[in-house]
Amino acid sequence: QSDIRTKLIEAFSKADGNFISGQEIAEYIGCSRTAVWKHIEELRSEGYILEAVRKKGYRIVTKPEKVTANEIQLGLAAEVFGKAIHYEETVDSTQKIAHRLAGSGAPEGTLVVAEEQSFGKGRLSRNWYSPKYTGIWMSLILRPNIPFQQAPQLTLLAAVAVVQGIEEATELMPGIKWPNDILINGKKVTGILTELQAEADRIHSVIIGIGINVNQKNGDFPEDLLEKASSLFIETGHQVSRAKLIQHILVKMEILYKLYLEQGFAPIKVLWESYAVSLGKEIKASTLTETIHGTALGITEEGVLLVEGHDGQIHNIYSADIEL
Ligand code: BT5
Repeated sequence: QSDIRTKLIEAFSKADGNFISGQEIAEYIGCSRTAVWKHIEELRSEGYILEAVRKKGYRIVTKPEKVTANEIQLGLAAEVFGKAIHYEETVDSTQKIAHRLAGSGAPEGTLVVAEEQSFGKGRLSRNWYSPKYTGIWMSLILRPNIPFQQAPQLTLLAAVAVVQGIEEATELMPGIKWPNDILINGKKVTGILTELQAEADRIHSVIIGIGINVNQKNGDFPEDLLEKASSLFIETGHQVSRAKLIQHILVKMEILYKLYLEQGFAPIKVLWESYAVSLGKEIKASTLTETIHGTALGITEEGVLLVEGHDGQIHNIYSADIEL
């Protein structure tokens, strides 16, 4: 499979921007023209723009932009976040690498980023679908001096930063669904996973994993996500530069993080609430032990969700899946 892919890309780079016929490609690779067509479709879904002209064949118009350290750091306006970047083409999970780096003393603001994750993770060991070149799959290492109970606030902080970053990079206005989903037109474009390295109640590091669907096209998602996931491309109708979006997010996040360390969660809470889509609405909250139907009232100073059940009782929700 990947041999064919390599040879296909080789054939195109030899053609150097000129057309190369399906027949020539098939001969070069040693496969059928149908197989060539299939692989070309696959390249397209990864963000390659290929022109096809009858009787002439195919040519590459643009290759996907990558999110290497250089691409991200060139023109990056953040001071500390993204100063150290660990980039890899393919990883199992950027979280895993970030944990390893954090454990061996990587400084605050170190960013791990990959083009593709083979085992991207969500909360509760769920999977996070992370196809090559079309999304942002990154983990940021923080070392805040806060009690570990407050770490969930950083998930909310990251969500605000991602919303603001998307607003800078596109004309979209995303909303946040507590605690960690960013939605556009009711569909999930971003998930955030916060993990800790702590001892007693001292935090060594907080690893904030951010997954953003950027340039996936309609129909690129697997069946079970088709209805509930979307991408910035689908919502705007155009390609969005992943490197630029990462830059915007790092800048926003650095500003919010400084504010948080100086003034606590209060100013972040106000911003978070201004983007929240679930407040005041009827929701269903499924925790590990129960399901609560009621009205989402707001979040506390700690970032805990308050839900007023139909029985009038107020529930503090620390962790749950929310359905609107
Ligand atoms: C999350 O979990 O939303 C957190 C996702 C964090 C992913 C980042 S990527 C960089 C870093 N490295 C990692 O390995 N992870 C982090 P949760 O709230 O549990 O949502 C998971 C659910 O979202 C899945 O069960 C699917 O239903 C759905 N899902 C999976 N992939 C998706 C995608 N690409 N877009 C939208 N929804 C998705």
